[in-house]
Amino acid sequence: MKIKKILLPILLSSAVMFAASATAQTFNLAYTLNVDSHYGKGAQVFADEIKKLSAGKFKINPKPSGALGGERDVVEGLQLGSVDLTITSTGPVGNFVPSIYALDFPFLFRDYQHAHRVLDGEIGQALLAEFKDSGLIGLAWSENGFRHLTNSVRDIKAPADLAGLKIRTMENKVHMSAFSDLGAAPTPMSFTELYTALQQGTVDGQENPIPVITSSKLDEVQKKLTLTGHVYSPAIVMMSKHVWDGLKPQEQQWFKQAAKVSAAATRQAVADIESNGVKFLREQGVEVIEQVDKAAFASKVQATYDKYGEKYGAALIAKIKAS
Ligand code: EAX
Repeated sequence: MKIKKILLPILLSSAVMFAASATAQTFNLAYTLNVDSHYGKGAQVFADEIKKLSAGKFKINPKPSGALGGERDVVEGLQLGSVDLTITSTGPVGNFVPSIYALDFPFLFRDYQHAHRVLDGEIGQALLAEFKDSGLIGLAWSENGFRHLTNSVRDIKAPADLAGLKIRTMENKVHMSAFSDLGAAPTPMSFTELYTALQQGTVDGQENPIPVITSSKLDEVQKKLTLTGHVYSPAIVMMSKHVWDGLKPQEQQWFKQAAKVSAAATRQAVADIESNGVKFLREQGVEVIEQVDKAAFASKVQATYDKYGEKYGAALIAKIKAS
């Protein structure tokens, strides 16, 4: 009798769970990095969280390593409804939501605390609300990290060292402009093509945060790393508005909550990887240049602020700087 009393509810609830998972609605979640990356961690945590919150009604089908295309393709997929969810850098996002470009200016964020304060505060939340006008739902600010420069040609210590080097950039006008200011030849391309481009020498270098360099093993094809920290690279957990509109308000809240927990896990992964990533890269034979004339880099890219600042929100940029 006693046993029945204890067992019955357990049996019943697992029957409900089973029924729910048998008919679970599945959402794909695309990202360009591999499962061992900080995005991979965020995707796993997102999947666990949404399963828990929905009691098995919703399931995430992760699509890592650019399986659904590069970041620009994936944002287009969200708009069309062929992609449900993504974790992406802001690289291509300004092409769809122009005010997001305001976050992509070089030497804007001073450190991780500054970036988190801005993105988690009023400015970041107001920006998230703007996505829906472009058929996208901004769920939460996640993280990619401060970007640094790698190449295999020469030591980069000051902007003059970049003269004529072909540097792959993201498909982002502000980033491309900044690399032109620095004297490099910016070459925009999807991340999914980057490793091969570096391997074949189509480009001389690239720039990405340490967790991207380590998880994508760019050290196999790049011998020099300069810790420029020239721009903070936010990531965003995004959903297709088509999918969002088909959800009940309570379900929409589950997705927001799962994105928040996912973003926190990704930020933690970035911090963990950064704590020994540079040492790890040195051990892989990468020459690390820490003495950088950052002031010279910052002064050169002022031209990008002059060119694009007004267009992409001078007031917003000033507000971020003052935060
Ligand atoms: O979002 O394109 C890039 O360099 C990004 O940093 C990468 O895809 C992770």
